[in-house]
Amino acid sequence: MKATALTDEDPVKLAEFEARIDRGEKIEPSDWMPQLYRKQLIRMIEQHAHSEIIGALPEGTWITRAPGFKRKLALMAKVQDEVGHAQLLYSAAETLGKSREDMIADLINGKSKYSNIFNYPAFTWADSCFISWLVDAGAIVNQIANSKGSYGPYCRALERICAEESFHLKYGHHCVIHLATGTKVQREMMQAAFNRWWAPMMHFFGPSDKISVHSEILMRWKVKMSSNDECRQQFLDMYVPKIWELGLTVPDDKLRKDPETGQWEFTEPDWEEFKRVINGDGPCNKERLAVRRVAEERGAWVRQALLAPKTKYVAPLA
Ligand code: FAQ
Repeated sequence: MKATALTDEDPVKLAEFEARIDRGEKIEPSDWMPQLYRKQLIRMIEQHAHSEIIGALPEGTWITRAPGFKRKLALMAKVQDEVGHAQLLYSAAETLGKSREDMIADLINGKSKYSNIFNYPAFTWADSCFISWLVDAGAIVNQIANSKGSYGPYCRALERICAEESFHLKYGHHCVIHLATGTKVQREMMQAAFNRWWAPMMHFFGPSDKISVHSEILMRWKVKMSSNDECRQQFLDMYVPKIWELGLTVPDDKLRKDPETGQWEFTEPDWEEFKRVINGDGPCNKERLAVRRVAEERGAWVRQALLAPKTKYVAPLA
């Protein structure tokens, strides 16, 4: 059994490791690292990768129904990017010693988590627009901060991901502006999406710092560069004014910025609902995992074929 308690680690190596992190050096896969650092990174990067691949599903269902050819093209490219982000992240997690097969197996059997927000249905086109604008915005807030973190392969993946996400954000903002400044029916559809997605969006940044389990150690080792509450505050600061500017509202009467502290005040999110959703009992958890299970089963022959490159196949006639 490998050590995961810090007291089991060599104190000299641990001190050297922490000094490197304090100096802002990157830790690379072949460097010495405490088992807990490895374990935490695998957990976090793996969950992030799963979120990208599952996150492709609610928007993916809108590709064929997006209004007009240009929107279809843009959404198709965005969804393809999200799946590509999962590939980058699975590769980063593999450098820490967990195989992709094991990660996918843990996703499908429910052992490993993914973002709460993708367990809600995208009923309307406006739901898809909300995801493209604000879920991507939330993801960028978190990822720009963490791209300056300590683990080299994860930071490099995040840098590339953030560059692509910034295009998604612009696309999503454009879609929301179009609906918010459109007909009465379009504006109402957009507002209804905000009413549905606001609570999951507040959950998206994770439990408040008071009850976050992993923040302390992850921040000490510069894996997380902003706390959950700091990310939530930054998101509110950047996007609530833009939402109000469009004449849209969010379903929280208490939401206001305290002019003295500069902090946003809001109704405490329902953390019981959050726990239910991340532990498998949200509106779409079963459906999301069922889709991934079918994809794994149907793709098995391709993976087997790739593992045996010398096998001879019948050449197609044309
Ligand atoms: N959903 O102690 P903490 C995207 C869990 S990418 C589900 O605070 P931590 C792109 C947490 O795992 C979105 N579970 O945890 C896109 C832990 O459970 P565990 C994903 C959550 O790690 C856009 C427990 O609660 N981004 O959207 C969530 O310090 C559009 C205690 O929580 C990332 O993964 C949650 N929201 O902080 C794709 C970024 N929050 O493992 C398609 C990397 C917490 O002990 C379309 N991850 N939990 O069983 C992180 O920055 C962190 O892991 C946090 C959570 C901030 C998510």
